[in-house]
Amino acid sequence: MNLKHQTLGELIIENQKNSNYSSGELSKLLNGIGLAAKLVNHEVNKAGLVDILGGVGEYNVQGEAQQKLDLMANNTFIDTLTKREIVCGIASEEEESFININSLDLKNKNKYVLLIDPLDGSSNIDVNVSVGTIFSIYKRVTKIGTPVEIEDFLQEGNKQIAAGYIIYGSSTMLVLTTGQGVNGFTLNPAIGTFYLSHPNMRQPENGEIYSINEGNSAFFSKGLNEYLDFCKQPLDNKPAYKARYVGSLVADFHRNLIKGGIYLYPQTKIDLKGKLRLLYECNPIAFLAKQAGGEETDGKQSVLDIKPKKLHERVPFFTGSSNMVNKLKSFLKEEE
Ligand code: P6P
Repeated sequence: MNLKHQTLGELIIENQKNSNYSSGELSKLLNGIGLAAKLVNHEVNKAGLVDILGGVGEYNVQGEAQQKLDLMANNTFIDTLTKREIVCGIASEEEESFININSLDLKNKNKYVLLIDPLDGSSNIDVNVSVGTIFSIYKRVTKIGTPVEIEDFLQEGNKQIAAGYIIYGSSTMLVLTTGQGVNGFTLNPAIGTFYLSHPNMRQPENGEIYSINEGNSAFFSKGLNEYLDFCKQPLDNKPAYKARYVGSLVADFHRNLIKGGIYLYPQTKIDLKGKLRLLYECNPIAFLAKQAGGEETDGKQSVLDIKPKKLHERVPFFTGSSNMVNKLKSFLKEEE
């Protein structure tokens, strides 16, 4: 089959031969995520037309103002997957603790747990800038019944079975890895089908884009500011790098994945652990980056090697073109 015409469903069936797919449960889970993504996309695309913009006057566990679409996306993914009993538990940025999906029937042997950021970059919702959903999938460690947070959810990122994101942008794409490279699927909204538009995505080793909120630079470390000064040094009398920062991790990462570049969200003197959450932002993005030939770090180690201690813990996060991340690490190393 011409790869360009393969659909998400067909690729999942084709990969069924892979050991992680053998039971068909992962296939069902990935198809369930694709369905939820279409439902969220439908709402995000018409957000300006109905009274769904703006906050709901509540705050999530992160202390961030919850936007109506945040809650819609959160509930859509949870409802879609709960009804299909394809996972035994879901952890979400919008939920204080994980949601036990295991049916009362303890024979239910759902093998997977899902961790999601239902609508990343939601501060951009009201200004029509791209937002995204980020997801991470693990095999449960406990055998049956109600999952256990420490064993089943607080697993190192290098144990992920699959990870990906949906970017609700000029087009809606689902970018996915199951450990055999990265594939990008673009939604044809007319027929509600994701088509394989970006087979075997590879991140360029080099790039000219750096993505960081420089408004925080007064609180950056000396080494990081020296790296940013390096990025601003002209080369042959013209700028060597471009600053591009959307304020939505999925959008910044997706652009850098395709064009090359580096995304930086460091610790600062105010936020000693940075802002991004390890389990449902950094780990899935890091898994995708590595699978596409890119690099990632918390400044000292791969975030995928970190043993999580809490569901919503934050880490400093740098990811992108391997040569750019390695150059950054050389600046950060000097300040150790
Ligand atoms: P700041 C969105 O809230 C997010 O988690 C990422 O998607 C984004 O890259 C970052 O925070 C933006 O944070 O502090 O620059 O507004």
